[in-house]
Amino acid sequence: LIEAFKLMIYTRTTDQKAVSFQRQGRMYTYPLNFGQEAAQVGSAFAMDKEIDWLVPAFRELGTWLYKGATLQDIFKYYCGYEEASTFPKAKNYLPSAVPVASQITHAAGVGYALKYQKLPGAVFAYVGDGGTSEGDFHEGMNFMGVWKAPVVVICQNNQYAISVPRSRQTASKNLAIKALAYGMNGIQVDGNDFLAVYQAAASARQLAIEGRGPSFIEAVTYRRGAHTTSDDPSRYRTSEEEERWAQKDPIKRLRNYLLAKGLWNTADEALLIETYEQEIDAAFAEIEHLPYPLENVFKYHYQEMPEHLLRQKVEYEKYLNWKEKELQK
Ligand SMILES: Cc1ncc(C[n+]2csc(CCOP(=O)(O)OP(=O)(O)O)c2C)c(N)n1
Repeated sequence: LIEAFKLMIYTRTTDQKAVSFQRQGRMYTYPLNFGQEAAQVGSAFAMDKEIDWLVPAFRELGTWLYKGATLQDIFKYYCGYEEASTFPKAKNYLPSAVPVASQITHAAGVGYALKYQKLPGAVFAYVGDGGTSEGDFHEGMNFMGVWKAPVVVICQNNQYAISVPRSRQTASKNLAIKALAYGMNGIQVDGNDFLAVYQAAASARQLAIEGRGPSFIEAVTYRRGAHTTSDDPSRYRTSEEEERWAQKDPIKRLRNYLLAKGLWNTADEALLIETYEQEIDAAFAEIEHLPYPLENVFKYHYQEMPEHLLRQKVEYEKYLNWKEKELQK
C-alpha cells in the first residue's frame, strides 16, 4: 500500500512538473493525469512487470512508471522525440497510441499471440471512455472475446473525451455493460479507490491467465485537469462539478485510509515530494538540450518539400531561435 501510495504521489508530482515545463515553453504538449492516479496505479499493481504486456493509450502515467518507462523517455516523447514513446528501457511494452482506440486491436493481437504461442502472462490495455465509441474498440473487443485472449482492458472513464461528456458519448447505460456483448467479463469499479481498482484488475488477470477469457474494467474516475495543455475545461464544465470530484480525489482517499491505519505520516509527505521534484527536474535537465528532431517531420513526408511545409519549417526555425534565447536568459 505504501509503495502504491508513493507511486501515486510520484505520478502527480511528475504531472504537475510536466505542466509547468510546458507552460515555460520547454515542452510541446502534455496530457494531464491529475485525479486518475488510483485507476492507473491500482490497475498497474496487478500486473507482472516482467511477463505481462502493457498496451497503453496516452493517459496512464502511473502505469507507465510502474512498468519501467523512464522519466527521461517520457519527457523526450513530449518534447517531440517520437521514438522515445517505445520506452526502450521497459519490457513488454507497446508504444503509446494517440489514434484513439487503435491500441485495442493491437492488444487483441498480442493477447492472441500469447495464447497461440503458449506464453505466460496477460496483456493490460488502456482506453478512455471516448475510445469505447470507436470502431477499433469494437473490432478489438470482438476478437479478444471470440479467441478468449488473455487481455485485461482498463477503461478510465474520466467523464470526458476532450469536451464531450460521457452522457453525449454513448447511449449505453454504462461502459462496463459493453463487455457482455463480446462474451467478456465486465465490471464497473470506483476508479478513485485504489483498493477497488487493484482488486478488479487482479481478479481479471487471474481469469486471463487461467484461460477464462478477457475482461473489461470500467474505472469510474475524473480528469481533474485539462485534456492536454492546449485545452481549457472551464469552457465545457462547471467549477461546482470540479469541486464535487475534488472531494473524491484518489490520493486524498488513500492517504486517509493509510492515516487511519497508522501507516502514514503527513509530515514526511512534503519531504518526499521535495525529493521527487528534484529527481524530476534532474531527469528533465538530462534531455532538455538534446538536438531537437522535429525536422524529421519535414524531411521524410515528401521527396520534395511542398510550399506549405517549407513555410512551416521557417516558422519552426524561428521558434527554435526564440527557445534558444529563452534558455540562455
Ligand atoms: C482516431 C482519433 N480521433 C480523434 C483524435 C483526437 N483526440 C485525441 S484524444 C481524444 C479524446 C479521447 O477521449 P477518451 O477516449 O475519453 O480519453 P481521454 O482523453 O479522456 O483520456 C480525441 C478525440 C485522435 N487522437 N484519434
